[in-house]
Amino acid sequence: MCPGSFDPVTNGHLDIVGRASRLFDEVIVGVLVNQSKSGLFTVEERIDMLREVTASYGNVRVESFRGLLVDFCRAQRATVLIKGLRAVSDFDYELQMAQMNIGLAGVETLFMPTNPLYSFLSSSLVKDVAKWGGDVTPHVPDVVRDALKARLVPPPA
Ligand code: COD
Repeated sequence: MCPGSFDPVTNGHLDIVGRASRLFDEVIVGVLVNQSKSGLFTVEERIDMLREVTASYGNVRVESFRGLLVDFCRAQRATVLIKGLRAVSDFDYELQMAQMNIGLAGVETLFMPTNPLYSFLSSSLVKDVAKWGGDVTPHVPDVVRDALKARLVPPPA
C-alpha cells in the first residue's frame, strides 16, 4: 500500500510507486479523502491522474479511502505500507505513524529512500511554483502539469 494525499501526484510519488511495483506482486495507491482539508484537485481528479500515470505498471491499482489507513489496509488485505523518505524532516512524523500503525493493526511500514532527483519535491511546492507561473515540467507528469496550468491562473504581479 502506497498511501497519500497526492494533491497532485509528483514524479517523487511516482518513483516510489514504480519501485514498489517491481518489489511486490500488487501495489495499491491509497488516496486519502480528507473532509477537513479541501485540496486543489478533487479526489476523483487525483485518482484519474494517478490511474493514467500508473497504467503502464500493470500491477498497480488506485483506490480512495476514508478514516484510518490500517482499516483500509485490512479491507484490501494489504500488509505492508511503503513510504518514501525525503529528508530527516520526514523521519520524525513517519516514524510516529509507522509505530502507531503497527500498534493499531500490525501493519508494517517499509521506508524507501527518495531518488535524489526528487528529494526536494512535494505536492505543495509544485502547486506554489505553478501558481506563480513557474515551469513544473521536470517535476510532474505532463498530464499533471497541464491540469495545474488549467486550474491555476497566476495572480497579477
Ligand atoms: N520522494 C519520495 N517520496 C515522496 C515524495 C518525494 N519527493 N513526496 C512524497 N513522497 C511519499 C511520502 O512517503 C509520503 O508519505 C507519500 O509519498 C504521500 O505523500 P503526500 O504528501 O501525498 O501524502 P501525505 O503525507 O499527506 O499522506 C499522509 C497519509 C494519508 C498517509 C496519512 O495522513 C494517513 O495515513 N491518514 C489516514 C488517517 C490515519 O490512519 N491516521 C493515523 C495515522 S498513524
